[in-house]
Amino acid sequence: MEAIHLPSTATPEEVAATLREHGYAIVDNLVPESLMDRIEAEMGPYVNASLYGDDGFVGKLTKRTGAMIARSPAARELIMNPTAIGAAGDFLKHATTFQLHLTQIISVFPGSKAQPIHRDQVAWDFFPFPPDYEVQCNLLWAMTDYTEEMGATRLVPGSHRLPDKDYSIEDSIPAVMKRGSALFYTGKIYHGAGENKSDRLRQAINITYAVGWVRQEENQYLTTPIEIARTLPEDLLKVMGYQMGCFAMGYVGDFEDPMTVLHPPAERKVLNTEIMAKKAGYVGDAKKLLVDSTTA
Ligand SMILES: O=C(O)CCC(=O)C(=O)O
Ligand SMILES: [Fe+2]
Repeated sequence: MEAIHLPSTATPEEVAATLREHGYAIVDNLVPESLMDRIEAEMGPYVNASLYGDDGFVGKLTKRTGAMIARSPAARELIMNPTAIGAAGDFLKHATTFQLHLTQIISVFPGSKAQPIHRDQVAWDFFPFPPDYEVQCNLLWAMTDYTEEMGATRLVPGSHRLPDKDYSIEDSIPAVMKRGSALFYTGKIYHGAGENKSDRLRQAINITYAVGWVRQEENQYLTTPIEIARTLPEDLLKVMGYQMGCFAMGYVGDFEDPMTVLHPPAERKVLNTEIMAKKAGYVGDAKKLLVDSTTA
């Protein structure tokens, strides 16, 4: 079985629809190789300095290198890629907001064994999210070409709709793609890094987004120093979590917007939970929960 590929001209809505139906989508040549060259140059010293994993899940011949917003201006472009952000926003539109969950270069060195097949949503303490509640939208951007021999990520197509089960490599197919292409996949689809049987390094950039009310896997506030955060554009800051995650999550100080920590407004303003709750579509329940300020 061949993996599903979409052209780089696919709309975010098309990508999200493919994700809903198949649990994944590969978008070919979504960014030029020159962007990957820049990320490679900016992140190279950090990849070299990273340690190998300490267990079979993260991979004993696999390195994970994060803090990409702080370390790589080019990575910021990848995170805000319109197709990636658009598809994540559409796929997670049942939530009030979505946010960046983690940034990580995964370097699978020759000889690295296959990773156990898993669902990424287990990261939240194995909480059994309802079958129809998608909590994250994940991307693996190919930083090198991605062949089966090199350990291309393996996927169990359609498994996002099935109950929990132990899958083996034989149940999976490789997501073969070219450098600059992106594999989008849901938090529910079973997948894992393949074994690298070649003599070449397999590298991918794992950028994942999650609904706004959950804890982020990579702590964005501590990972990006505040002096760097102050220089970043507002749309990127919001995705990092410098905004309310939903009507009650993420306020600072005296119930104020988190952005005020970076850019204090001329006039201070307390957040309005009612507006946020209505944005979330809680028409009936929100009325019971929150006193309507127009009638109170
Ligand atoms: O590197 C890969 O191909 C997949 C990695 C992965 O699934 C994970 O670390 O959760
Ligand atoms: Fe994973």
